[in-house]
Amino acid sequence: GMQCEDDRTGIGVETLKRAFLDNLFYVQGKFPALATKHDYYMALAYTVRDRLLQRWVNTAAIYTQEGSRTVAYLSAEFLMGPHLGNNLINLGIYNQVQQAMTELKLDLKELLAKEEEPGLGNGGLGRLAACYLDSLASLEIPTLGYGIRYEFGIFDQLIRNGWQVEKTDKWLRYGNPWEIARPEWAVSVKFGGRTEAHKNAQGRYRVRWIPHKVVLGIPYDTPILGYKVNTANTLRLWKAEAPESFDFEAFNRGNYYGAVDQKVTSENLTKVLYPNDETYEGKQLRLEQQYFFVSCALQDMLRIMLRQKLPLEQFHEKFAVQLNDTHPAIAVAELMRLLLDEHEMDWEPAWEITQKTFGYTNHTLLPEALEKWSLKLFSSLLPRHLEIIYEINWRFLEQVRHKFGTDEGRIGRLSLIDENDGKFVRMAHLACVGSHKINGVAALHSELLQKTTLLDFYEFFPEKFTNITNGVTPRRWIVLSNPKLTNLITSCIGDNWIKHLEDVQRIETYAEDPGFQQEWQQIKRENKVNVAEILLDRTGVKVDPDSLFDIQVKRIHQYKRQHLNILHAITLYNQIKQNPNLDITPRTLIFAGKAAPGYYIAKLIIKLINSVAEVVNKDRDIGDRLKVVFLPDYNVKNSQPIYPAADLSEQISTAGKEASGTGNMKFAMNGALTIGTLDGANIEIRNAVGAENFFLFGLTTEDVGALRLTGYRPREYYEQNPQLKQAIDQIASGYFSHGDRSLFKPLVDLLLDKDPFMLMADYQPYIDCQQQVSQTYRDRDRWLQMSILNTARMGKFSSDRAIREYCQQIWKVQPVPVQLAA
Ligand code: 26V
Repeated sequence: GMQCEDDRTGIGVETLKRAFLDNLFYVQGKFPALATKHDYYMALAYTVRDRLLQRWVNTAAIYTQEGSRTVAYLSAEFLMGPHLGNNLINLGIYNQVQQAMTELKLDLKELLAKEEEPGLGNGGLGRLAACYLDSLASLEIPTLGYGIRYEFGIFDQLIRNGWQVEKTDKWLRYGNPWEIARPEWAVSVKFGGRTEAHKNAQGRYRVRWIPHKVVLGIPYDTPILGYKVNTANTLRLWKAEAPESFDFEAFNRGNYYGAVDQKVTSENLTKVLYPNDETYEGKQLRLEQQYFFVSCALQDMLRIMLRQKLPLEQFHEKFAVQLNDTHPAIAVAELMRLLLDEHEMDWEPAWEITQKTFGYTNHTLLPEALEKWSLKLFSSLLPRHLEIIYEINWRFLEQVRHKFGTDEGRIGRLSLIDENDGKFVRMAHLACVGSHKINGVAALHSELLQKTTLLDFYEFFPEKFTNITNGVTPRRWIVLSNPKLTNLITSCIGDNWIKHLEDVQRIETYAEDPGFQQEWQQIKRENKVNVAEILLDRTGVKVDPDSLFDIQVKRIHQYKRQHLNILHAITLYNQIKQNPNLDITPRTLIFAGKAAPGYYIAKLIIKLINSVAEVVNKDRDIGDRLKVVFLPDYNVKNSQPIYPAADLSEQISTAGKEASGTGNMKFAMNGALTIGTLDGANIEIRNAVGAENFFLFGLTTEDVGALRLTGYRPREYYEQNPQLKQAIDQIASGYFSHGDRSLFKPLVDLLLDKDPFMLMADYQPYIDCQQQVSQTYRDRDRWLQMSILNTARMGKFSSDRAIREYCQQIWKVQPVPVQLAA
């Protein structure tokens, strides 16, 4: 009965109310009359945390007792998004808590909005890690996520006079109720200095590393609860601190400021997330961050093995370690160092263990994103690792010579050291050689990896290569983001689809049912009204919820071609201006996304979007037929209402450039139709939903290659296409910039002279395809049927499917169910 429910675990409405008021008093130190919205959020967060802890402690106990094989997911980024709503869904107490709050005269939505999101990632790669942690816990797979506890995550974006302005993200300002510090498991990480040989107790030579400095890593743990299971895994993020005693000498000599300096520089290590995606910069601090968290993680795994009394020879049996891109690839050399130098293992067994331990996921083909570190920097920071890498390379190239003979070209291409123009350590090569499996993130991407970027490695060890197409979690991206659609689907087919998204296919029988279509349309409209309110509130622009919501939200990058979308906006604008009575399908174009602070052209694209918006939105001739809006500060929290409100999802990257995309999946699951190129996972989405339910346009990867070879002349498209010429000329002439002709000149020149992402070639096919979209939207029944079929056929793109594939093909791990002690 309710009376005997424990206040820390019970989930009845009365218990939840009592526990909430108790936490308000004892954690926040407030009574209701003085409490702020934030106090209420904290009290609720602690109430939910109490319920997680019971599961978390039980999970840890069972994993320890069984010595379970564990996945260690190493990622420099985890873009988790707000925890509270997700935990309510996964605990299965959303409705009870909503009722409890209502009875206390509070609005759950308002409290959820108070959570500051941990923006510990840039975009796709970091968010993928977060979706994968949700699926791993939901599938009851023992997992540790390892990463960095950045004090400042991805910057907050403001828009001032149409330009992006960056503001630091002080996400820890008001405290973080979801983490627990574990200083008792701190580890030391060495940097710099030199190595020397010494004789061990058995009289054998070993190497000793004498560092220049030592930094402490303090773990902060966050529970990751699975959906309707008792499994609560751990996200373990490391904060850098100065060791208490390190510069004690300086302190004793009276050099107080010197000692404080040391502390400050140590703590700089985990201060800030680098906001670049897709362009590599050889910054020392970034390499320090990578080595720091990798060393912390591997030392932590060794500690766990020793505590469980497992011999280190079984490292690869206890842990399956996944490298999320090359950011943690230094782990290959660090595990070797730990086994060789600190645990006195011989090279051959250590190398066998290392290769069996790691898997490497590649997320990009773009050459400018491949990480390489100059030998100068590398040797000054990680002298011992460089020695180990030379040894790995020497042995590897011997094997290459054995297989292929002396083919110096091939050996130069495969070497872990790039000697083309200065000398560099190639991190992707280290990851390939040190792993037993290498995967791309969509079918096309994996194919291109094998044919281009990693061709030489594919020829040397083809059996290592595989594909695992990305997926996203339906818990956050449907259930939490789109409760109305969730209820409609569940009322038709039950709620099994939330765990087995393939089951959502069963709504197909309703695709042509007028009653179901009517409800589907009504829900989409309500979601659009919601976004219209958000847009009005954040930008002051009023949009029509009955217009076609055409949305592109993602990082701003030339290859993603937000500027192609804007050329379409200008084209529509000109069509209406030339024919003021034109009966066109009214559209609202919505953009959001951050540009890397140093990426000048990306920032100029944001300015262009806002400049076009300003002209279009205030033009009386245009009225409600076209609106263009840029929603500032795109992040997980702000994105959640967006996907459910889209009619059309823009996935228009140059073919061959987008590894997978995951936003494309979030949109289609929520019933948006896609306009897209044959790129990344778009190809597989189109295969799944049916070509007739997808708006395809543009060059293929082969076309792009062929056109580049025969000589691409972008200016010819411009000269031969009056609509395109008009749009570009307007941008150049200052039509959107108060007569300023210089503002967009760099962008215009780039498009006409080089056009590296082939917008000019894809312009007309894109415009024609958009015309098809507009026509189809006018056929309400057809559109609704297509929309329903998109949701129904997206089962494959659940991260649960992706994680099952990782478990079977790469990690060889099994579920370990957790029972709650009675
Ligand atoms: C990459 C890099 C590479 C250069 C060094 C700095 C740096 C910093 C961050 C990143 C992460 C960006 C890479 C990324 O997010 N890739 C995206 O990964 C998604 C998940 O697999 C995939 O869907 C996207 O297509 C891919 O662009």
